[in-house]
Amino acid sequence: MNKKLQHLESGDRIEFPVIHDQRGNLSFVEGGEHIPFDIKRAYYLYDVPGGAERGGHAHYELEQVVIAMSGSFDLIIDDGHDKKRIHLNRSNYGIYIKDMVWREMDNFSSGSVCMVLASNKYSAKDYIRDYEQFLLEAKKRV
Ligand code: T46
Repeated sequence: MNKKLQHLESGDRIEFPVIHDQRGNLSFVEGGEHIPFDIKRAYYLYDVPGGAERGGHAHYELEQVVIAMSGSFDLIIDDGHDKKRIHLNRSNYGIYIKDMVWREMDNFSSGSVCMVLASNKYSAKDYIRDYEQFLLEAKKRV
């Protein structure tokens, strides 16, 4: 893995390469080179109605990078101690989220597309959907 990625914390912004010419921009993401894991899954949220909220859970093991491919939205992350709101509005960077972080998403603009790169395939067992349980599990890791 690229050494620069070893000390990333949840909420850190990862800038992707941008190749610009008269035809427009091209960005790319390589697992282990630009983000600190091999990409096992990509999924995306789109046609999100105004006022909708997504997330509201944490993961035991999953790492993710969240990218605003189009439009904008807010990502709220909470490690059980600190909570921060991050506004995403460009596709040339992503926000890293480690395991054991509660996340919520809201304030989606019309036509926004949220792409998520994930370190593992989908597993319902990896989700913690109860906030009190998340706090208990997070304490165990300290
Ligand atoms: C996250 C935030 C940012 C699948 O079958 N496969 C998948 O890969 C995913 C992501 C979801 N699903 C199913 C599970 C549920 O029945 O799709 C349904 C909706 O999923 P969920 O309510 O978890 O969606 P969000 O937008 O609240 O959360 C998603 C991710 O699940 C989660 O990992 O961090 O986006």
